[in-house]
Amino acid sequence: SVSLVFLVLFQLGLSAQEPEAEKPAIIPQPAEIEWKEDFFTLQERTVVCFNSGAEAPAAWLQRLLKNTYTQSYTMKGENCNGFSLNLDPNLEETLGKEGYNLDISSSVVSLEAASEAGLFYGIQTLRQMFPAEIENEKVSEEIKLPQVAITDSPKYEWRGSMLDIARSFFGPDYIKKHLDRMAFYKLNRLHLHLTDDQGWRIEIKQKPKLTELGSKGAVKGGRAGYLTQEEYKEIQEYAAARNIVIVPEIDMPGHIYSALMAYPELNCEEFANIEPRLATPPQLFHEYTVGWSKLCLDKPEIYDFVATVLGEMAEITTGDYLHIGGDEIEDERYKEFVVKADSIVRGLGKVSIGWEEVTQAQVDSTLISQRWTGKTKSIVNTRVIESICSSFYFDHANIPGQEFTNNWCQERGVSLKDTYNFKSKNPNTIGVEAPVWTEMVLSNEAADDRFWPRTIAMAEVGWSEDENKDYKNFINRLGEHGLRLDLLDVHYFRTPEVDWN
Ligand code: TNX
Repeated sequence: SVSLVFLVLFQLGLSAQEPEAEKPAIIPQPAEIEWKEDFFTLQERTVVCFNSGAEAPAAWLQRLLKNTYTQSYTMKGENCNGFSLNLDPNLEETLGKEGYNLDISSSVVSLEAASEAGLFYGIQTLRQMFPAEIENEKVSEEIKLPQVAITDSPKYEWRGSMLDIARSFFGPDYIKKHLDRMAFYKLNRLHLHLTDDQGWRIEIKQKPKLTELGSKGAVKGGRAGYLTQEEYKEIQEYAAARNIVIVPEIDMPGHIYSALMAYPELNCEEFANIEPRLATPPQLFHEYTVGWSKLCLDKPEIYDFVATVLGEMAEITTGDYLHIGGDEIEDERYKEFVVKADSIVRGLGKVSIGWEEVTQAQVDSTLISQRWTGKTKSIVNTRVIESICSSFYFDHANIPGQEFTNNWCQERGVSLKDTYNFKSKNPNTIGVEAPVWTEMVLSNEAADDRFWPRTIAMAEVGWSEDENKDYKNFINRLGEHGLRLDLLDVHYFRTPEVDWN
């Protein structure tokens, strides 16, 4: 009969699919991954052994195992039964600086890499194979990891996130949370936009009024405040432990009213002439307007100010980079300023980064340009960080019509797919970075809503080769991360096309 035929066909279909057991959803997608049939069962007692240099990753792995039933011991040694971490600088040739090999057999989980970072990333991959519940509670049910062989390394060296703490202040607690979440998706740069018209957010000891006066403001409805140098250093250490470099930005010569009101001698004319809403004596600025303030480029003294500020920033910054801003300004002496600021940065032993406008000037070839409109006519060929607004401006709406978001770049906003489908054809691209500007981001929840899940899509753009990417496959994996994001207390936007678990 007809129904019998259907039954047979149905069973054939089922048995054809049977071996396809659910595999863990790994994001970003690894370069090579070979799942096997069998499992590794986590024992009641296990050992984490590590060689010289792998102490910190061993501690991270130990921390991961803490929320399981196993009792694990860490010890120096090689190839133990259990978990084995091997740091070998010679692996850089095959795996690159940040790559790793993860091999799970019936009795051994073995991880090798050329650096601490590589081992750390291998541990993040492993973490995604454990039940989501380990993120915030002790799991007592038996844990089975699928046997697998993974060889993985990132596409780009620069995988960044940017938070504007100038328009609206976000302090150490939120920044650390953000670093935790970034680390889970193998991001390695956090760019802090520390200064803008509305607020100055970093202590500069030789220019105390920057924080005494300049930090007191914020965009309307936003929070004021600033980071002391001690807090900045603590954040930086927290980031370094997660293999993330802090990239501080002092936005110059525009976007600088919070410094001008503190030190009016840096300005050319009466404030009331350039911005009628500002009376004399100068008041704080709470509006959205951009591109109206600037250091007076005709006054040589401004370079003392620039050197002092950048000097202190270089002193407290362990990373290689100082971001000098350079966006949204028209001035006859703009190019001269950029060249001088870049040379000050190089004199301090750091590499400058600037918004793409800086490439109109004859800057040194070490400078890195951060591309956001793609419209600048560059006269120099530099390395490029891709932050093109139509893919990476997460202050824009998640879906068309989302309330209280920017929309100047793309009316409909920046969808998850817009982010995911970004591709660079530029051989000078060193990576990607997505900013959250905070004119309209006034709370931690709002910041979460803008960052997540689009930052996860960007993480895969930054890590995975184009041929390993597929949007449908990505949103399936992303849906599997919903519970984990909930347990990590991420107030992510529930993108409608994703089936959140
Ligand atoms: C443009 S992007 C800016 C920021 C604003 C942002 C809002 C860039 C280099 N400058 O000052 O916050 O648009 O989307």
